[in-house]
Amino acid sequence: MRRALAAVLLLLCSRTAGATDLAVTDAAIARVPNTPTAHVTSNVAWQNAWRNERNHDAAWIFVKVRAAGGSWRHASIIRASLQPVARLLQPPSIAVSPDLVGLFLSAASPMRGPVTWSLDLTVDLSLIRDLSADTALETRVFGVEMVQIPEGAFTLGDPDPAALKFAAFYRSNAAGSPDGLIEIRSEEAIEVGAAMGALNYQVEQPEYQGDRQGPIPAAFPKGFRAFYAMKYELSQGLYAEFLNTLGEEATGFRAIHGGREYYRHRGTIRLEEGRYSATQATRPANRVSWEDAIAFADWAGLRPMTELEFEKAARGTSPAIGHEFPWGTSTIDRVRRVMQPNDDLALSSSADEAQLSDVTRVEFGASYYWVLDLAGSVWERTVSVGHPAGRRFEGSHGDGRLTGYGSATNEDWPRGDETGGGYGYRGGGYYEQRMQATDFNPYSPIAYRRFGAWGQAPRSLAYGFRAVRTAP
Ligand SMILES: [Ca+2]
Ligand SMILES: [Ca+2]
Repeated sequence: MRRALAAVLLLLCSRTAGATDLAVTDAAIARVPNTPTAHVTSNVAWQNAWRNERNHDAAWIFVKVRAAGGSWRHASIIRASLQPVARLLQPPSIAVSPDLVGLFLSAASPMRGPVTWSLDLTVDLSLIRDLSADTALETRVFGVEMVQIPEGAFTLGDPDPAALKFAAFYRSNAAGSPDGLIEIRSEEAIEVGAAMGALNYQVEQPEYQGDRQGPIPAAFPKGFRAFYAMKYELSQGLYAEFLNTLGEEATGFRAIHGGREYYRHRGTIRLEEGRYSATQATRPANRVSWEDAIAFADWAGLRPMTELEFEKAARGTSPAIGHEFPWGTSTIDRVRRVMQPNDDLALSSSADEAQLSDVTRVEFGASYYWVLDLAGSVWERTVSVGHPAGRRFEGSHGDGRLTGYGSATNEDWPRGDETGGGYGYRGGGYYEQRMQATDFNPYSPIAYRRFGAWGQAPRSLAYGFRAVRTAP
């Protein structure tokens, strides 16, 4: 009996630990008379928030509004404050993005633990069609847990020569051979190829590892400047909510649960009575294509991450070690955050995410900045330096608005699921329980980019997504 109880407790722990728990509740909208604006109020709460000397986490908040029965529109946030009742508590930092697409909500002073804040946002309604004084309005307020990656220099690549055959970045000598590692000290343009001090990498197949061309322009986000990365991979629950705000025609392009094998491959999104939902809402969304991924990013007011930002978010400012994983060691032996037999990603221990620290991050598979699952779970799709369409990326942000087919509209973003290119895959991916571990299944070392420029392959059981945003 006692053993059974312990098993139940363990199961409960592993179900609750290490997943996004951010909740937006009591969202309501009230018109401001005689103006094209409205107040949108809501309560935002999540566990394990923090602000410390190194960085902080935050919620990225954005708002959709519609006239009852109409199409959902992204609402610009004109002003943001706390509801009066909440002003008695410790106030948060509220930073509306310069483009008014959303806001970052974070603890204003050092803390660790659960937070709850009640927001009062003033939003612009001028994009709602046929708005009359008595039009009934509906609103949805979304929140995504993010981690701040501070501005600062960092090292690319891997000092272990074995990484070279996986196309890891290195500093070139005049002949094109390795001469140490590259340090990124600014957002200035980077020379690429066989030139003294340039960024270089070895290539077996250019379609997988890249064209070794350059330069990487100044506008390409390199991870030196501060940005926010999603704390967890895009979840099935959030993807279902995304689908629920799309027009009917757009859902035909973006719904990822059409294939016969979807439910055998960890998928839990369903369509019932016109509404999408995910049975396992916190499970990472797999079978996401590049076009699905960037549509989500545009819809959420975010953008894709570059492969240089991936290495910054993983390693931080610590010196590079050989065969290094995002948790700062060269092995996978101590990672306890793994895919469970029931296909949920959870801790195989009684630890709770409240215990995540610089000491325990090995167990949680957390990066230097406490971003989870950069290695393992699903592959991270990142904008590549190894293709012209990747190097054209300027880091523009989504504006919340998609085409009628549910496609992203940012012109500097790489496009195409099977042709086009400009993106690739980092961090490794989990396929199934019986597969033997390799350097790509389920975990890849930070610098390994065997598929870093592979701008192909549509939906797969091991491909997912994580969006970012440049810090305001
Ligand atoms: Ca991952
Ligand atoms: Ca857009």
